[in-house]
Amino acid sequence: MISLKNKIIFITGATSGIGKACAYAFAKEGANVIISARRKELLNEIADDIRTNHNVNVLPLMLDVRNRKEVFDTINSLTDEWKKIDILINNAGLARGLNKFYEDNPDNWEEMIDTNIKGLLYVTYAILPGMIERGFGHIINIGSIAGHEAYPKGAVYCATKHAVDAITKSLRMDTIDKNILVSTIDPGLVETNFSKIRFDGDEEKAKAVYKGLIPLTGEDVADAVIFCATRPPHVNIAQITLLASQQASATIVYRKE
Ligand code: NDP
Ligand code: 8X3
Repeated sequence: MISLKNKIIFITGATSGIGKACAYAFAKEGANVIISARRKELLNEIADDIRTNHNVNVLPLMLDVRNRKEVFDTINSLTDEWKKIDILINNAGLARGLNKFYEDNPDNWEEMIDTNIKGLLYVTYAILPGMIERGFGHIINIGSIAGHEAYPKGAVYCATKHAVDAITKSLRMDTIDKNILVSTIDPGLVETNFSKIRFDGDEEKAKAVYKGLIPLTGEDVADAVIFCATRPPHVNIAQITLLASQQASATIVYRKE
């Protein structure tokens, strides 16, 4: 197991759910974390809390991954202290709506494609050259069970996560001679803000997604990310699928009354 102490970890989407859990999990291991997302106040609060509880350096970075210029300018202007990023966690992402394709609003597609695919590409493109120059880096993408299986009413969200899977595989091939590890962690149902955002703030609909089962938590996913990041140097975890015990596939879930 390799140590994460004093490593620099860049996490997108760190204000909530899986990304936030990853920020705490890496900090607990002694890593210094760059936490990025759009909500500045929340980032600052989380940064203060991590510093207080884990005594590591934390850089809160306001960043909308959809904005290509903002991504490049922000990452290119990191100070020497922060720019030697060892591990990138591409986590920022969302689903908008759960609708039959022909009843969906194309605005939802734009937002999912811009965030889940293009955002991941921009951040990776901005950070990877430095990793190659320094001779080491680990890119861990947060994909989904929806990257392996399609389900009804999820055409575009599933397509974005299939894209993450394809990008992960291709990137691993392109960097095979550069000592860069590329991995994807693909969870099923995780109770975070994900469903509230998918259903545009409708708490009842969001709650119903997890009714009758014990879903994964952000911390469960962060555990898998930490496992992936701490293998000996000759080991690369290519992919982990992580499901709640009551979930068998994207569409098969056992719910107790
Ligand atoms: P949350 O809604 O709890 O968190 C999403 C995070 O992404 C927030 O921190 C949000 O921060 C950030 N984010 C969203 N849009 C942008 C953007 N344009 N730029 C920067 N940051 C952004 O959801 P989860 O933690 O569940 O989701 C995290 C990832 O996990 C996503 O990629 C999702 O697809 C994936 N996933 C989730 C599963 C689940 O069941 N929950 C299962 C499988 C995968 P802010 O609003 O402050 O910008
Ligand atoms: C999130 C899990 O099943 O809602 O990626 O697509 S699911």
